Amino acid sequence: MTNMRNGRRTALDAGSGRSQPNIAMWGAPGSGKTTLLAALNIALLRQPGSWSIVGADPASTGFLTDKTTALSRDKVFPPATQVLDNYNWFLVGQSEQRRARWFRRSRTARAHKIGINLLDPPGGVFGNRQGVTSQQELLRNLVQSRGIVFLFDPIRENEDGDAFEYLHGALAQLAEQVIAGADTTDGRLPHHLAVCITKFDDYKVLETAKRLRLLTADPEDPFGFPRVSNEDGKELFQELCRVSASGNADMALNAIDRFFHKDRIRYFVTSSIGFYVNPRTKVFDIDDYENLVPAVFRTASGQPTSGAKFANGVRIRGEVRPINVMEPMLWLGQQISTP
Ligand SMILES: Nc1nc2c(ncn2[C@@H]2O[C@H](COP(=O)(O)OP(=O)(O)O)[C@@H](O)[C@H]2O)c(=O)[nH]1
Ligand SMILES: [Mg+2]
Repeated sequence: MTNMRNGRRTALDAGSGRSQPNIAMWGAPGSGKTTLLAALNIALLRQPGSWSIVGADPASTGFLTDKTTALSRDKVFPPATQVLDNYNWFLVGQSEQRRARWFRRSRTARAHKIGINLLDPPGGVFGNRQGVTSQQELLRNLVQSRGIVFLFDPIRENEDGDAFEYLHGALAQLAEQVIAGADTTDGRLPHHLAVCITKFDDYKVLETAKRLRLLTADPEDPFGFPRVSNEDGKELFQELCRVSASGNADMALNAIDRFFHKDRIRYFVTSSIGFYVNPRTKVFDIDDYENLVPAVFRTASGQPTSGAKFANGVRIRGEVRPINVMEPMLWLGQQISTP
């Protein structure tokens, strides 16, 4: 259900009838949506702040606890989605606002409750003409949201080169529904967009960022993980698009610029699993940081065998230490809940 407020669509909280700002997650199959959500939960549980993520219904709560446990305790990725799943959570927490009034400064805490929807399609949606029902549902989900998390997977793009196809198909239809139906003349969508470049822990992504001299370190990070600042995220995205398999990915960047307001787009370089940290040294090591490894285990006779029980035949080597996964959600949350 939707209603129109300040010219923007907001989803209705079915329980209370109040309107809620909503974030939709969107990205090609395999781009890391399910893993990112589980990582978000882990990151929120690890930090001392007031934010948390709670399920809006039992299925969504169960999904989150299962995936979080699988990732953090069992060190396995979620299995690929087979059917169209629709899950809803709330990101709840407080932000502090500073106010200066009559020479006095005060701080007020503002409570937020932001809906997060994940419509997890099994594949083919928007990328080709299959799955019309999924496509319509995904589109409705995007139209109703005010913030979008778009996941761009550079590894998949490098191999399959289909990000532009996927993005453009959905954007063109979203624009048709939102812009054609509203009295805006600038031809841009009202949404805020967080572009998340996923899998930063992967060798190819880290090496590209290193080659571009975009790596920085956060002095407060005890593990000394390299990072790419949000300001440099676009440059990395551009470069990853340039080397993509199809050569069309640069159009993805243009499509984003064309359909969204410039000041409502932000790029985040993220990793759900983070880098490997040697338990002995407890710091990042540029010569040994890969946290995703082939799942090989031994049969009863001691023979090595590939891990069919692990999604994609890979497993997580060490601890899961998400990088930059809370930030896009909190940024979006703050942008869309501004009255
Ligand atoms: N290196 C790396 N691989 C990841 C990460 N997140 C997901 N993956 C890989 O991407 C695959 C697909 O992730 P998934 O969350 O199921 O994608 P979804 O289809 O968009 O929900 C996983 O099975 C992993 O192999 C990450 O943070 N780093
Ligand atoms: Mg999934």
